Amino acid sequence: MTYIRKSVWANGGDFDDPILFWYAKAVGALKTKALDDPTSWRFFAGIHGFEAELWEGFGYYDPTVDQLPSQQVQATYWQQCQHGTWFFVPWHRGYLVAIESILRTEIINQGGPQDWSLPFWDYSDTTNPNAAYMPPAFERTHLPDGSVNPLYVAQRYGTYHPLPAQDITLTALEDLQFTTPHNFKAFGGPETSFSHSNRIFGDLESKPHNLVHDDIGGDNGIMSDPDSAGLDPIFYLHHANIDRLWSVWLELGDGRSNPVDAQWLEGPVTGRKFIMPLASGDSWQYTPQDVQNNLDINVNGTQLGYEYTAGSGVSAAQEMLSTSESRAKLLGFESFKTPLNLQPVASELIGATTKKLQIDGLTNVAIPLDHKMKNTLQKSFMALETLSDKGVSEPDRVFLKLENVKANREGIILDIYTTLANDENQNNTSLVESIGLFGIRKASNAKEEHGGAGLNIIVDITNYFDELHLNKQIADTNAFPISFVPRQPLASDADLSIGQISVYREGL
Ligand SMILES: [Cu+2]
Repeated sequence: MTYIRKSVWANGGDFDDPILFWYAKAVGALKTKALDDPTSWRFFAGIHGFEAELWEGFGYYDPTVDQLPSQQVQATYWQQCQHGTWFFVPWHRGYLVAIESILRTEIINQGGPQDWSLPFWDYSDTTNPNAAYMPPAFERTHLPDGSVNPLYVAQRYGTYHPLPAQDITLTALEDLQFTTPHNFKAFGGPETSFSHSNRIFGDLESKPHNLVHDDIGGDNGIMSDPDSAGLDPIFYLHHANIDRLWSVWLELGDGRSNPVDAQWLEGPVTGRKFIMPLASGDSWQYTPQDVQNNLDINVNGTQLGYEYTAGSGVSAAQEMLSTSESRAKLLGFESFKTPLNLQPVASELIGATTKKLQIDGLTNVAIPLDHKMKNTLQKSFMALETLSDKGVSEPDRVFLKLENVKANREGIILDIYTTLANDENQNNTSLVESIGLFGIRKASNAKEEHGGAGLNIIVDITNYFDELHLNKQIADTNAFPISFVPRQPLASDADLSIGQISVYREGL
């Protein structure tokens, strides 16, 4: 049987939809199970991430009552989630398949539908005015029968009434590569080994994934922290949508494909494996190769493949011009001669800040551009002036890299603005990108993986330089001006800082 995952809004997003009614029933049953039972709600959240103190604060762990799994069981299953890596999508796919099968088993035992499947939350569906709102079944404190609603979580402190439009655009679908050498325009994330702690995000993980986590969780909420996010039932609908977008991306073609390297297909060679407990009491070990086709997922001999009903992404991306196409248009050309999915040939640093930047509120910074290093970038634009329409190569792309971004609190969203240099009033600011710092707390902790080096974030700023070129200003531009604006006022102990900000050019 191929299971079908449907849009949560298809039947109104409330409890008269049997999919949500039975989800609530099953989540409720799994929540009553002991923490150290591998098929319990909390055990599964622990597979994503766990921290005793954090869970205690949220009321999901009581050391005087709850028995933790043994050290060995924890070392095998817990704290597995893969972030800031090319394993982000395949690891989460296996995680969803496992919890979906446990929920389905529970639902069948209670007399529910045999074919129950996880719904997905298609917040980016512009044809549905409700899409960006949290479905009502997750907002009610009680079920229709008056009992407590297991899908409700009090610690959602963020802004999701509705999710801000700029946080759920599907620009990641424009990417043509899964992984790229410097993670510039990489859909799926950088090549790594087993990567539990975040380092540098692929484009799908940045947006909408990280932003939606932080929009819902808000300041130190359950969904803002990878160590607690799996406790919120909305997590699995958010991730079903992210998983769907991976399938949509592949469907779009034009060279989009999964990595073919053994290092990706076979999963991490050293250290831990991807492994999930099943309802039967067995466990399922899997690799990205085992889950790369959602229609065909063999779990210890049982076919648990599934498909998605239609949703946003396919038509949006078909209307969307590729990055090259929209640049050509902006710069006044029909197209560039550069093949669509050519791997970049060179990337080079053209400027960087020298001091750590502390961010308490609105913070302006100009990244100095080295004159000599800027030369090559300039040349790539100058070619546009001299060559005929037919032979024009796409000029360099330009990226901002934020390194060692650290903070003590989760749920921070930064909006990045820039001002064109010729704007005398400096009031013509435009939003460059919004970034959600999901996972920053642990990534900033010296005791964790990578020694607290923080997060690294890539932002595409090509558009700014295209505008500069059109204004004939590249030669005179000595710095790239940006403003960081925390979406919400920062808590006094947030201690948000960016170690270094660099500008890179990338030749195609
Ligand atoms: Cu997530």
